[in-house]
Amino acid sequence: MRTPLFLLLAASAALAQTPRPGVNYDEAKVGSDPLPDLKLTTAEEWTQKRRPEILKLFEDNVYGKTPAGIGAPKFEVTATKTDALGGLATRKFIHISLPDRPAWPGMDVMLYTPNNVKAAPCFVGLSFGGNHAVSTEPDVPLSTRWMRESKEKNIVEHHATEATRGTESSRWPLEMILKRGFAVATAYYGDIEPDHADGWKEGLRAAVSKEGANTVWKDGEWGAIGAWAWGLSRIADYLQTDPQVDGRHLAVIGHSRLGKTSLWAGAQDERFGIVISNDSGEGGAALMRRDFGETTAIITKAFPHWFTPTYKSFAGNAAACPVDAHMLIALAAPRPIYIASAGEDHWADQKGEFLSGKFASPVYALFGKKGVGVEEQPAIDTPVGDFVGYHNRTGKHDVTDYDWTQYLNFAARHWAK
Ligand code: GTR
Repeated sequence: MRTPLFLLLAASAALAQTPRPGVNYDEAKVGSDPLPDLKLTTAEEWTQKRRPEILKLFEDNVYGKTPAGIGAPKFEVTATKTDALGGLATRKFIHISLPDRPAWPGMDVMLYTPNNVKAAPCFVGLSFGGNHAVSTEPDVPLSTRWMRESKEKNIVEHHATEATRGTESSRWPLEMILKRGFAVATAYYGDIEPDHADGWKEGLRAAVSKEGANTVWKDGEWGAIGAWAWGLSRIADYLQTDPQVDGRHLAVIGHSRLGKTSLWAGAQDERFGIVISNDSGEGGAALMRRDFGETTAIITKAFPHWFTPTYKSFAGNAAACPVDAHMLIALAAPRPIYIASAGEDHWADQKGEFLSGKFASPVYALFGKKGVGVEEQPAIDTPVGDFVGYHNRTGKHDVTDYDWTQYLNFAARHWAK
């Protein structure tokens, strides 16, 4: 008898959640290396001196520095539909390019704004599958860019097919967001740089480097996460010019590797008034000094192109790194930040994600603001926090309506007029 498909799918989903062998999942063995000191004095000194120092430490050691002088972006609104999603929203496509850097093919932003709001606060985030995967509307242009080969996701010869429409829509509940009065701006992360070891050669990084595709990346120079974060800031640039968006109320959001990206974008660009990390894990919100789930050694071996080369030198020696994730969270202060984990996502070290929020909270206290507000990681499905929000949702590594409900509540609370 053949195994029914749903059983096979259930089995492969269960397998995906199985802890990987040789990786520590024992809380007793996480290690006890002390975290680098935030060196808190006053709010003023934090803003003037310590924050810039820590930002530079992240450039030098983790993500690399975003080069200066890339040039001004150009925005072209290529299509507008005023009755999108059954009349709920206006949908626009905006092509962002760099006239001084023609080698970069540019990025296509999809923007949904609620029709019943004059200038809406906006969530800004990159997708894994492209605009046509985020939306279920059949007239969204199919991305023509390079994508990771995937039978399961119907990516054929590295390109999206019709069957990939809407495949990421569960992670982007557009109607739910728009009905709450928020706008959504998104683009495919591969528009900025394809996500593989040589992807930079066809992406932004080669286009802006003097040596182009022959560049040898040096310590402190940017990696793919830096390039993707740059793309988020260019979307923010455009949003300042669109009257249907409230450019002073932008929340940057991302999942997993794009959650790391969202944290780094929020750290560098203070126009993101709320920063959201969904299951960002190692190299994101999870404390790197905790040996639990993915480690610096594992991530720098699997994905060296995401980071500056220096980061590799902390493989197996996270204690030598002058920063840890609580300092990345602290870079958002005093702006509200939300960190989310998923109960089955041990790979991302849920407790390490909570602790970075907890240990960043004293920075908020300098500004008279309350951070995560609890000492212990809260029970499953129990959101906590004031300026540092946190929850650990039931289920796997993903973005769900539960996650979005918390983000919408968080943004509504902080941006209540
Ligand atoms: C994993 C990686 C994680 C996370 C994830 C994702 O393979 O180990 O750090 O970034 O990919 O982005 O889906």
